[in-house]
Amino acid sequence: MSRIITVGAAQMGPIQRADSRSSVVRRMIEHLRQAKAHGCDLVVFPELTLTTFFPRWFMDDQAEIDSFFEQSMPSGETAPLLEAARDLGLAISFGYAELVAAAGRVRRYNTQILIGKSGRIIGKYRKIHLPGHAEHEPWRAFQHLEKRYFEVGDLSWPVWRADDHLGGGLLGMMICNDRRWPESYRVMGLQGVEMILLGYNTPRHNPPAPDHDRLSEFHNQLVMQAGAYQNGSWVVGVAKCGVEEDCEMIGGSSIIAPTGEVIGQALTQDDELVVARCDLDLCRSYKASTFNFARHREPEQYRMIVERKGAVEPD
Ligand code: ING
Repeated sequence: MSRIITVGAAQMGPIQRADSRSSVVRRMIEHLRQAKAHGCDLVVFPELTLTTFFPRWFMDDQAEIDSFFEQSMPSGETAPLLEAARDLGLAISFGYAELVAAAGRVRRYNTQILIGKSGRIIGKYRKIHLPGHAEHEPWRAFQHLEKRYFEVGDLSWPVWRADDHLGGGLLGMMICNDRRWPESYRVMGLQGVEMILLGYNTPRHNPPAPDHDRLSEFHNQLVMQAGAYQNGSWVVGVAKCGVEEDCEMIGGSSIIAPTGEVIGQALTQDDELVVARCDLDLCRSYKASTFNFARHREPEQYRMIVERKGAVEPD
């Protein structure tokens, strides 16, 4: 019996600073309604999908910074989203800025959660690869202060066996910049992952390397397709995109098969639902042959990958 999950990649267009969470939740619920009409089981939303991409600004007033964070999940503003998903019988995954008060300390993470059709939280992931910088760099057209506003995630990259509504599939999550690092996929690949859910907010312009700008969509596809193929896994990559506060972010939300092929892709830079039927059993032949890790990997030869942070050139 094939294990097919019908997935909706719910690309979000721009969210301006003045847009309320409630207005964003309304747009997300419209996605859920469309997804239900198309027979979806699971709907995936982008990174930090409740607000504008606030790391583009330098702020030093903590209360202002914290206005972009969720103090609880759900909250009064996000509860309607979780209720709508449960009422429609849809599993959902979405990203948000998570503020956690624990052991007398406040921690702030760039977080993505997965909620099952019953409304139960299946899993949570906190972004590990934080790009950008920690101090104000006024030379930039816009900032990218994720290293300032978030802590490095402390949950590694877990993989969960989703409930039977999702084919009992092995699902994992990563966030945005994580998708550029092969280690992110491989840690989940080594847990047998069959579908990786990820969201991204990717400015087209990268101030430290403007010559890369013209390749933004190519690099986006390259890393997700490679990650899918090299780990025999589905990858669902979902953008928040379009022009937010004068900063253009790329779209290109994609549903990618374990073959490495893109089987669905967004065409706009706005709210757009991409739907595809994803057969988890397509992973099997890759995990059993070309990427049979137990048979072919030589971890003894890979020690440098874990022991060395930066490149060290030979004399
Ligand atoms: N955004 C970008 C990303 O990794 C970036 C940062 C842009 C890195 C362009 C390199 C080049 O897609 C986030 N939020 O990580």
